[in-house]
Amino acid sequence: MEDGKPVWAPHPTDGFQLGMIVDIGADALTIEPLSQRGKTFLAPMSQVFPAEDDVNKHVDDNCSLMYLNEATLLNNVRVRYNKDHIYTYVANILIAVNPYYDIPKLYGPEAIKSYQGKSLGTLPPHVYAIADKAYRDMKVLKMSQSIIVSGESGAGKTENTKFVLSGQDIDERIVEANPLLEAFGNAKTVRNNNSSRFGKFVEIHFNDKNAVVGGFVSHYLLEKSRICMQSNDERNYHIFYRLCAGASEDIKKKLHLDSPDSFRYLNRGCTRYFASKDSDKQIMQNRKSPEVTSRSVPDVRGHEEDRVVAGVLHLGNIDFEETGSSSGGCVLKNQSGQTLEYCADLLGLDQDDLRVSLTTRVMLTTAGGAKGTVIKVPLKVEQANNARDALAKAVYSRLFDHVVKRVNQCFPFETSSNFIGVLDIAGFEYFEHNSFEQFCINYCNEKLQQFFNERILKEEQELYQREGLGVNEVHYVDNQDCIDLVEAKLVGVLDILDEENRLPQPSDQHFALAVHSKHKDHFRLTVPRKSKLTIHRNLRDDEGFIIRHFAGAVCYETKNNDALHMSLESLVCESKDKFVRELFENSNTTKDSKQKAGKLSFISVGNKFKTQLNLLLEKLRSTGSSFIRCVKPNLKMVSHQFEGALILSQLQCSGMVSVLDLMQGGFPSRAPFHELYNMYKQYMPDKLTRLNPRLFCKALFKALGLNDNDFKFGLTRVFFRPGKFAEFDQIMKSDPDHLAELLKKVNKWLV
Ligand code: AD9
Ligand code: MG
Repeated sequence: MEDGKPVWAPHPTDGFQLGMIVDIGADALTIEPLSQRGKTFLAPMSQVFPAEDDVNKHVDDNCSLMYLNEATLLNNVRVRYNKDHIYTYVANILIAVNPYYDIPKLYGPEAIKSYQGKSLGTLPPHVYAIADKAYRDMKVLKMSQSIIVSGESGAGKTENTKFVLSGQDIDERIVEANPLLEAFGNAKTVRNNNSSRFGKFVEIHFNDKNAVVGGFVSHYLLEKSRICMQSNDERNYHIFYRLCAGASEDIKKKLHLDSPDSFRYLNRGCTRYFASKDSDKQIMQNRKSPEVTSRSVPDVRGHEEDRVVAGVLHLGNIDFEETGSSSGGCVLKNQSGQTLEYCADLLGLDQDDLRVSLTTRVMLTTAGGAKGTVIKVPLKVEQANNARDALAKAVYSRLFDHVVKRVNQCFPFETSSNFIGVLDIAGFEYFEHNSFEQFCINYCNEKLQQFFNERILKEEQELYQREGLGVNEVHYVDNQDCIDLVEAKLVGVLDILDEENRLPQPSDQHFALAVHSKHKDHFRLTVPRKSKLTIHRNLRDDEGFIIRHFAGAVCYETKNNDALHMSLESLVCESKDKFVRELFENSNTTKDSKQKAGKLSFISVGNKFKTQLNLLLEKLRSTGSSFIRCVKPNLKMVSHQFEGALILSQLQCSGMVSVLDLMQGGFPSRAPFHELYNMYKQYMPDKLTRLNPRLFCKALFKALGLNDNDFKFGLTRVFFRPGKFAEFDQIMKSDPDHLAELLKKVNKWLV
């Protein structure tokens, strides 16, 4: 940092503010803010960064700034956001700030067309440019491509995913499947009125002539807790309200539907869809099935799904009360009789069986020599409530699997040569209470972060090596240890959890203690009570654990009520209703597991997810990849409000700051020789243009007298130090007189 030049120093709400260094201490600097002359404050050395000379200037590619650091990135993104330039590149990575309003002409067929066939960087940054690059790379390299869209809730992942997909010349069915998926998998939350509560990887498949042949959607981790319980001001999945509001009178009668206020699973959050101009009713009445739109067939399947949705709602209204007898069990409350009947009817179950399965648990006794005797243990009210909710979650999540399957049947294909896949999955998250659902999401983000590091940081270094640049190795934080903590064989948290579930009497407490005892001095794992890492409820060691993730520490609670009793699961597996029965096909209730009827049905959700995730990563690793980092500008979900500190922390979490560190020490801007040749040959004398592109560049650079430290010649391209490409470009495009002078120099040099 030079004397007398403004610097960026930390600011509590804006992220950074401009100031002057007035004194230098041992490890802190005294800063005088430009906006408050005469006042000073101390800032740690590591958080003060050099500023660009012109802080109002903005650049399409952040790498062409002179100083690459988190403060100049934030400022560049801010200046651009204020001018409605919501997209910014950092080399090939796209940052997308959610504008929270429709920017005129930014999207649509015309914009899509203008980006077709253009190299990244020739036009202003855009999600269409990334989509088109993926398509061109697939064509040219004959290799599948993936686009990884990430960011926190409300950052714009799903919207940008839609833009990526509409940027492809694809079958409209793939786009039309979205409303159906969103009806069942999206909900209003405090962070996003249309929050996706599941992750998805959408593949568009192409044949060897690069024409679309079909598509495939894989889904991950539907949030199940929401089905039975929502926080204040949040809602359950959209479909519930839409059905209550928009079903025809006839259907309402058949499904015994009423207002959302009358259902336990809906009336504890908020019941109105006040955020959208379309009411739930209109949406429902305009509902189209993807297969109906494309093939004009009647929508029978929609009705089957509606029936199950209604079944879940009625199930939620079943209430229990203590019997008062010495056995300590519970019975259905009187007024739940009708509800039980509706529920059993809609799900094709026998009323009495359902009643018994909800209030008792089947157990295998091993005591007293009577080995293997099946007995029915009465459940307490709380246990019966848990059993009911577990059933609702199981039914609804199976229904969601079915909806995705149905979507996939709409664009079947037999063979394909390559695909473009778009991943839209929740970013790193933590709340006051973090359960297994957050654990899985954050584990997934660790894996994706590792992939990002591999692709961006490792490959960057490999490129330097390949091009023979001989620059120093750049270090980054490897998170393999955190991934191992979760997924390692036997000692990983997932395997410890499975092990727990195989015990005769699994318990949350024993599981938490087992995690601690297997990883006593693990850097990534701490016991809640001793930790100052995170604000958390005062948990005991046997109630949870803290994991230090790449993006922050999170305290997980191990309490779990989700296990579905075997008897309830067999009940739905054997439903009289074919549709319901099919939902549960391939469930764990195989003959083999039925023999272990004494235990909770053991579906290892965690290990299933691990397998799914590893398959996904294997797939991603086999493709060329692009990254879109979505950013939420403010918590109020309004336009034109840039909350710097909030945005800075998202840029840090997404790994963008590490990328800048890497680039500041390296050569962030690079241009292939032939591109430079094509770009500037028009300004050059004939003599020079007759040279091959590499020599052309060498001659040009020499003639311009560029400083040797500012660039390096690789085998196929020139690499520029931060900011130097922009300088070079400016010289080349400067006023004609100046250029004429330069040309004289070039000529002289060539002679
Ligand atoms: V969540 O993790 O699913 O809760 P997302 O998917 O990151 O989240 P989403 O794409 O749903 O966020 O965006 C939230 C809202 O922001 C949308 O409903 C739009 O109202 C708004 N949005 C997002 N991107 C744009 C955009 N490019 N232009 C205009 C936008 N509005
Ligand atoms: Mg979303």
